[in-house]
Amino acid sequence: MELWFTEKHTPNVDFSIKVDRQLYSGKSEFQRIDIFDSKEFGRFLTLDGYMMLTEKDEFIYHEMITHVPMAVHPDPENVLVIGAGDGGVVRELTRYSTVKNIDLVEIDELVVEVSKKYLPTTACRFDDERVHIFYEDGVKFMRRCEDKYDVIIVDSTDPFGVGEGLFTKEFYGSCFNALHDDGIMVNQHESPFYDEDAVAMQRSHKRIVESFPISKVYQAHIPTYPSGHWLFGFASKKYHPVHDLNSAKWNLLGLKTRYYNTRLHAGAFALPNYVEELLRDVE
Ligand code: AG3
Repeated sequence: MELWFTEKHTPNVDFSIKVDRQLYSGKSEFQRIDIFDSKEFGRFLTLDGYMMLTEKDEFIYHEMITHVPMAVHPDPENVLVIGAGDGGVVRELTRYSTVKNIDLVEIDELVVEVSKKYLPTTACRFDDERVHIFYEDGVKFMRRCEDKYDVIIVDSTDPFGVGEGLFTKEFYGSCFNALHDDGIMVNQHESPFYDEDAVAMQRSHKRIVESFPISKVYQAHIPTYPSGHWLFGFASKKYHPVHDLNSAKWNLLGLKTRYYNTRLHAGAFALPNYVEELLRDVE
């Protein structure tokens, strides 16, 4: 008998991975959580049947969502992470000795518990003394924050279900208020490729453009997400993601990365024409 995990990328396209073993299945107040093991991608985490990360390709997503803002901000000391209960973003952030505080706001405590147990490659730095976890709805948490953070990283699920609120105008406005005058917000920005995803991507882009003076988009290829072509949003009060990138300074840190480098950083903001057009349509 063969066991396969399948996510519908569109009503007409299936993405499947052959599963060796299901390691965990459970339901929290918020969602269904599953962990599988596979030959091709190692262990992987799905929420409500949607792929969140695999051991094989998570480095691409976590490096790109973390190091891009960290290489632009000249002195990121206080960082807020929304979602990200698997620990991947926290793992990357704790590599910066200059970071003094990392607040992680995750709505679902069970995601953190399950990740600690089954995903040691990502959930490996929660015990760093700079990390503070708040089990709370990110939208509500943000309402109380003002002029507090240098960098905010929004590592959400897709814009429906539990993560829906993290794509609203209200939420982006709260993020703006929560940032210092030179703060940066980066978010996972969905895929431009399939029509339905592109429409959702445009909708959130429009809201971010309306909320921040500088709003750019960058890309990476992530094999296990719909179409494999993924976008991130870079929203900022002051710094431009490419002109204000201090490559020499970041390279002096000596962080060993597998995907991110400062040449790729600049290149990632050069987008295909069809993507530029989708973005322009809502700017
Ligand atoms: N968060 C983004 C997941 C989006 C994937 N969408 C999908 N498979 N339909 C990933 C969390 C990693 N820390």
